[in-house]
Amino acid sequence: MKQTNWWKDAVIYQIYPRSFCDGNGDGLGDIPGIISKLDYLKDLGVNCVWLSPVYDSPQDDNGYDISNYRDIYKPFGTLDDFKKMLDGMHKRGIRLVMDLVVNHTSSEHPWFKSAILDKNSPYRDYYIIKKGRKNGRKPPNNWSGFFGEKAWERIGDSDEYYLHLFTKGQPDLNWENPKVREEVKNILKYWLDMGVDGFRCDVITLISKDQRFKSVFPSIAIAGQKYYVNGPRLHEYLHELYRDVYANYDCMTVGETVLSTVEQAKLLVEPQREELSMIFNFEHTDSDNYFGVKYFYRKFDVRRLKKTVDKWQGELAGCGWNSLFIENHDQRRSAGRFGTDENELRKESAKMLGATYFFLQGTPFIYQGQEIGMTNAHFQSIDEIQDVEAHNIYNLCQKMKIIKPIVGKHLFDVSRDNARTPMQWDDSEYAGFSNVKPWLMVNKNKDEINVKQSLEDNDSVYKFYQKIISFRKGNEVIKDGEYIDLLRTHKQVFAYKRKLNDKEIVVISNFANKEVKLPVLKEMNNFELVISNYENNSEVLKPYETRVYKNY
Ligand code: TEU
Repeated sequence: MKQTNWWKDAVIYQIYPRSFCDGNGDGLGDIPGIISKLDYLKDLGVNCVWLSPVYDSPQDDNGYDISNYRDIYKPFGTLDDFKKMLDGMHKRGIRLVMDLVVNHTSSEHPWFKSAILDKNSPYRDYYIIKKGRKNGRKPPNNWSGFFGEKAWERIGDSDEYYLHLFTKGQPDLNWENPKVREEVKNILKYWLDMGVDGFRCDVITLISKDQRFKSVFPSIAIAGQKYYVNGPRLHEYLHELYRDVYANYDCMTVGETVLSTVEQAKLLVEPQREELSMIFNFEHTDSDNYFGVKYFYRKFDVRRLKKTVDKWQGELAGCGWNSLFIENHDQRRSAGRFGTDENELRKESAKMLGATYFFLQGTPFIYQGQEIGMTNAHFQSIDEIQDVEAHNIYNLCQKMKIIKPIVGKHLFDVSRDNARTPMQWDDSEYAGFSNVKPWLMVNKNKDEINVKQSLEDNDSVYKFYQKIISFRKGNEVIKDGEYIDLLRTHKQVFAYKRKLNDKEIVVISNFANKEVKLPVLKEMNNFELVISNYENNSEVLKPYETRVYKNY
C-alpha cells in the first residue's frame, strides 16, 4: 500500500470523549455528542481527530483500561454510533486516529479473568505472572509503577503476583508471547478495516520488559524503569506490527514515549526502520518541574522550554517527524502554566502559546478546549477530583510525612482533571456540555470562556486558532523548512525562523507579563506581519505579544 504520509499535513484535534459533549443526558460525554459537533470541528479547520479510548471498559482509568477491544463502552454509544461518527468525519475531510492501549488491558478483560482463575488457562501467559520471593510473601522484585503503587499484585493468597505498571486494574500484557502480538495485530486490523486512519499508541515504550526482572535501588515511584522503559525487544515488536499491519494501510501512528531521550526516540521514527510515524516527547512539559516529576513544582522559565524545543527540532530534522503539543488529557491547561490565565491577559497568553508551537517542524495537536483558551479548574479539595492518579498520590502523601509538604496543595494544581473538566460550549448551567450535573465539575469561568462567546467575538482565541490553522495549511516552509533558533539566551522571548530556500517565516513571542524592547524587530521591516495578537508593530513587544512574519 502506498504511504501518502498525509499526517505530515494534518492538524489533529484530541477529543476526550467523557468531557466533550453529552448527547444522551447522563452527565457523561458520548459519541452522539461528538457527532453533533462535527461541523464545529470542520469550521475550526482541523483535518484529523485523535479520540481517547471509547472501548468497553470499567473506567478505572477513564477508558485506559480496556475490557473489550472490539466494542464501545455502552454509556458512550454503540458500534453503529461509532461508524456513523467515522463516516461523518470522513465526509467532512476529517480523519480519525484511535487510542491504542495495549501495554495493559483491564483486569475485567476476559483474558485476565481466565488467566487468574485457572493456572492452566491458555491466557495465563498473556500476562506477566511470577512467583514471589520468600515463598510468595514478597513480590518478585521491588518495581513500582506510574501511579504511586507497587507494580505487583498478589493473586489471591497464592505465591504468585501479576505485574501492573499502572493501577491494579490495568495488568500488563506479556508481549514475549507471540499470541499476544497476534491478538494486537488483529485488533489493529479490525479498526483499520472499519476505516480508521491510525493510532495513538499509549505508553508504547513500556511493552518490552527486561526478562531478568531484577530489583533496583529503591525509589518512591517508577522504580525499575531502566528495566521496563525502552526495553530490549521494543524495536523488534514495533517493526513486526509495521510489517504485518501498518504497511498494508495508508495509516499513521504516534507513539507516547514517556521518559525517552531524543536518541531513543529517533530510533522509533526514522522512516527506514519502519516502526512509528511520529512520537510524543514530554521533555518540554518538564520545564516547570524538578527531576521530571510534575509534583516537584518549579517556576516556569522560558529558557528551559526553548532549550528542549531546540534540541528536538534539531535532532529530528531530516530523520524523523515531531509531534507538537502544549496540552492533552494528562497535562494541566497551558495558559496558566506557560503564560497566564488571569483574566486581563488570558486571551493574549493563550494566543501567544498557540502561535509559538504551531509553526515548529512537525504535526500540531490541539486538545479540546485549548482553542477557546480553557483554563485550569483551581480545585480546592481532593473530593472535587476524580482521577485515580491524583487519588493514589494523595493517599501516598498522607502516608509519607516527608513528601506531604513538598507536594502539598500543588497536587490539585497539577492534577490531570484540570484538563478534563467538561468542554464549555455556552454559559448555561452545565456549560452546554450536558443538561444534567456532569461527572466532573464545570469550570467556574464558563460564563466568560465558552464556544458560543468565542464564535461571536472576532478577537477570540478560537478565531486566532482558525487563523493559525489556515496559515499552516499547504505551507511548505512550515512543513519542510529548516528550524533556526533566534535569541537563544533571551530571558523572556522565544523566537525562531523557518527557512526553505529563500522563503522565511519568523515567529517572535513574549512569554512575560511585561513589555520588552527588541531592536531586532527593526530588521523585520522587509517582512510582512501575517499574524499577531495585538494591533501594534513597534520595536516593543507588549505582554504576551506574539508576531508571525514572512518574507515572501
Ligand atoms: O499516560 C502515560 C503516562 O505516563 C502517564 O501516566 C503520565 O505519566 C501521567 O499521566 C502524568 O500525569 C497514558 C495515558 O495518556 C494516561 O491517560 C493513562 O492513564 C496511562 O497511559 C495508562 O494507560
